Amino acid sequence: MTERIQKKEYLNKIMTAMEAASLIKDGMTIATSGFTPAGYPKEVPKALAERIKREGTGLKINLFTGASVGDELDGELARAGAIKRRLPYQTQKDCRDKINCGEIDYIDMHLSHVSDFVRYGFLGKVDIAIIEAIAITEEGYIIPSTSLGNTPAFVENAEAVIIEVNTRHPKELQGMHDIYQPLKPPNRKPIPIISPKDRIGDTFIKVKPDKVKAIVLSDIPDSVKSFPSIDETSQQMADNLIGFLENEVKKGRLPENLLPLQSGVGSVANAVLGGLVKSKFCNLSIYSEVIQDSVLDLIDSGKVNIASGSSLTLSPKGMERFCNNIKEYKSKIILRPQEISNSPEVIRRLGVISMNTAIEVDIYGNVNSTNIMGTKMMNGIGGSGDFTRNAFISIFTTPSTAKAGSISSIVPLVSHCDHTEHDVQIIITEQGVADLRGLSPKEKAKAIIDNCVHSSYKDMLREYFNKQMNKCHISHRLDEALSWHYKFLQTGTMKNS
Ligand code: 0RQ
Repeated sequence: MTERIQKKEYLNKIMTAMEAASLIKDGMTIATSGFTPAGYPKEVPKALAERIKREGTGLKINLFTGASVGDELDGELARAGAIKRRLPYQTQKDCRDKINCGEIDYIDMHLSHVSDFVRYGFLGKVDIAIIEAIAITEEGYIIPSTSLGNTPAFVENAEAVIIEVNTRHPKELQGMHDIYQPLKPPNRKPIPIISPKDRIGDTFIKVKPDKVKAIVLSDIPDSVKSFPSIDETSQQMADNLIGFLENEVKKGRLPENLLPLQSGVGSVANAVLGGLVKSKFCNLSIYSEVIQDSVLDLIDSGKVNIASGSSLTLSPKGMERFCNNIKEYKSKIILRPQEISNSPEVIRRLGVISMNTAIEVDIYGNVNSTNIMGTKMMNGIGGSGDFTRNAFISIFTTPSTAKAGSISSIVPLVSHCDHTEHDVQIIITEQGVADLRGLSPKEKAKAIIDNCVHSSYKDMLREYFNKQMNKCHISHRLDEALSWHYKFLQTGTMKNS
């Protein structure tokens, strides 16, 4: 154990997860490590949920994380009824259900905002930070595990810190992190990253020793799921995306090795990155948030030289692969706090190409990434807004239909808007590509309907649009604009009977 916990004075802070969980009181704000779902604490939240269920205390906490976390945290605490307020992003089913029935107050935030909001005191005080680490150094510095998320800001601003030292993660992860914390305005300086490969900070997190109230041992792996195999629709979208990028190179608007790439989460995003492996692009770089299995494929195929992100979100197989070749991957992957991986300043400077997935898009190019039928929260905006607004080229992909064709992903008006037409430049479905750059709203509508809509909905959308043509700058019939959603909720399909 002294290999993982090198600061001798900390050895007497080792306690059971249940003892550490007893430090958590009703109404506290608990901020944890963890990002999509990598590097989150597991033992203490499980013990807390067990304690709440056993004691029936009705204890509730506000839970802040980096992004989504695993079942041991969001799932256990949601099922124990222990989450009062949750931010900034989640993907766990029980947590989502409780958000959607109004039991959990959810604050869906841009990921780059969270550390600042904590630092500035906008979210009140953080009582306890629970951080997963792979080790603690002789000086008492924390070596984080598979993600960085908001961990540095949480550690600095929390009143107390609990560290879960997870021996399951390889200790060779040490050295992969690059930890830089911006000062508060008016003293903030430019973030000195001019290339995705730049290292600008420390490989550890400093913490005042008297803040560390408990150290808990763990060996539970991150619960990252494997992706399903890539279907025909996703493959077609990936092909359309590659074709678009090739054309941009041909037109001289992108260099041959493109610009740093960001890719979102989910099965579609995974397929899109997978498509790059088979493309002829090489010497690529990644400046993104989530480093998924497909990034290992890109590194292995020699396509990617450097990948910067905030988490190492690898499936069990991907983690095995990573561990077997850790030295090579370590030289090509950098993990940063999410306020740096998602920093608008850095994204704009590097000229990142953002590629995110939409739930639905409207004919004028507004994008809904979060709320199904305008009212059911899916996951959250995550980093898609940080990247889209600041990208060199912002791209959204979506299959043209959902739920076996009963929903058109292109609708007259989005039922919730996360990314406005001002930020969205390219829409890609399996049908084709709509390039919205430099187009007026009417021209955008034509490009989207002609290129991206499924044949079952094309005439319906044309009819909707043609009725409004030339009426105003952006034309809608307010009685019809959301009628497609309403029809689906009433009849189970957006199609005309
Ligand atoms: O429903 O779960 O019941 O099957 O939405 O859709 O097709 O499985 O897509 O896994 O790629 O996720 C936008 C949610 C896509 C994700 C989203 C239904 C569909 C299915 C999921 P089921 P798929 P994916 C980086 C950037 C926001 C955050 C982000 C996401 C379910 O990419 O959360 O981009 N993005 N962050 O059937 C009704 C429609 C629908 C629909 C799909 N039009 N109407 N239901 N669905 N389209 C990462 C981070 O920031 C951390």
